[in-house]
Amino acid sequence: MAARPRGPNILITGTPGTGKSTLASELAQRTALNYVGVGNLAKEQELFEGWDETYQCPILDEDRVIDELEDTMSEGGNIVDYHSCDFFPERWFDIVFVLRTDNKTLYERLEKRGYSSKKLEDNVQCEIFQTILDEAREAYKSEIVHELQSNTPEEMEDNLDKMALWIEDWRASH
Ligand code: DAT
Repeated sequence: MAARPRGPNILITGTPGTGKSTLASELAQRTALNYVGVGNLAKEQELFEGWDETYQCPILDEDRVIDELEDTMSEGGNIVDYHSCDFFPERWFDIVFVLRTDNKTLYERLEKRGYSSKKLEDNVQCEIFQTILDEAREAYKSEIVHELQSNTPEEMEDNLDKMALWIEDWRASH
């Protein structure tokens, strides 16, 4: 396994609205790891390669995202948040968490965000078909991919506790 002077690299993925950024930023605060929101990074650095007419949003330039993050990731100690996961180099991550949310709860969260009806329905379908979970299982070793329910504040707290414990264990054994 690659040396990570600053700690483990953790990927938090899942359908939009499942709670990735809330969980990842809180976990980063609690554990003093570095939060990397790929969506925000792409906006700040304009890492896009065109415009998606269907969803009316910019298309991520995945190669430039990888180039931009390579040095940071090789040092370790990062919590990466993105709604897709198979374009990152597999070697970057020590553990992958896939957040899952019930359809009705997810629908309500995305409605509050003001998503168009197509974007809303496509995202809820993506969750129903467990698209991101399958993507993660194909892209990473199955033993490092963990599915976590993210419907309630209690589940969020429970997930934070589990992840913080895993990080402590990782630090103790490296
Ligand atoms: P994402 O980053 O996956 O798009 P988010 O962190 O922005 O999702 O969360 C979407 C909304 O849902 C936000 O208002 C916070 C809320 N939320 C997230 N996880 C939750 C949970 N486990 N229980 C209750 N609300 C949650």
